[in-house]
Amino acid sequence: MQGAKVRLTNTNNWETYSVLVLPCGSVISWSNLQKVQTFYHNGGQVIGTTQLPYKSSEFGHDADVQRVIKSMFGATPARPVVRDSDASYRIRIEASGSTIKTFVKGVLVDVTVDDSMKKGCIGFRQGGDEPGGVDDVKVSSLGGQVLFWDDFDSGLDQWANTHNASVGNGLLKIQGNEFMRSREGDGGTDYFVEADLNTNDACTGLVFRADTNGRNCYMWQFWPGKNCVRPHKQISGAWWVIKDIPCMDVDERAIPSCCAAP
Ligand SMILES: [Ca+2]
Repeated sequence: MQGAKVRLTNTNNWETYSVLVLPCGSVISWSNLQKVQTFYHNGGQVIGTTQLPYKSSEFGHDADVQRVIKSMFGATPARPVVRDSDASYRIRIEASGSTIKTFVKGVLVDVTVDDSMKKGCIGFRQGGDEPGGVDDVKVSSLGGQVLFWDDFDSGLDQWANTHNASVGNGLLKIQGNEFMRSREGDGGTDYFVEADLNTNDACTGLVFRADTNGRNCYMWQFWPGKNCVRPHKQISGAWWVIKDIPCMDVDERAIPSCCAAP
């Protein structure tokens, strides 16, 4: 590796490259990927194709591979939709007026038009049989300004009603808690909310535009085991399912520009 160049120094044949194409595949050598990362940090171009790697050919480095691939490509290495047991997948909800857009892995999966809730904070609703794992929650204005962010690496101080919620391995673990809410953001109207969800097949209920008395909100269930998103709304305490959104073919690599959106 020489700066932003890869140099092959065969005895007979010296070659220099400034673009590296990662072959399509789920496995990569961790030691090779570290060299690729150095090349990338030096300004070299790395192009991914079809399948980004998410496993290491050495033992014990799958998480390292996933972390580095994510840092280089801005996308969680993709695998079949949202069913991999150790996989986090990123979701984004855009609430703008009465239009609510939902993205899973960077792909727009739904547009819902509903004006029941105009404003409020974010939070979670998990049933007793719904173990949720959540990381990197971010709320930003439609202009991209970050209003709230939590990576759960320093406790749960930003949240109210944290019974049955804890932090483990840098993730929020929550099960059997319908009322965990962000302490800030009650007045928030239009915003993006994003999160990494890591729940095996179980569903995660992401709450937004929630009022402080726990009786009115939107709650989008992300459900890998059923390959769907199920938007709900709660009006004066009563729950309504708005619809079922199938997500069978969601794959963030299909629309990479979405990954770069705020
Ligand atoms: Ca974290």
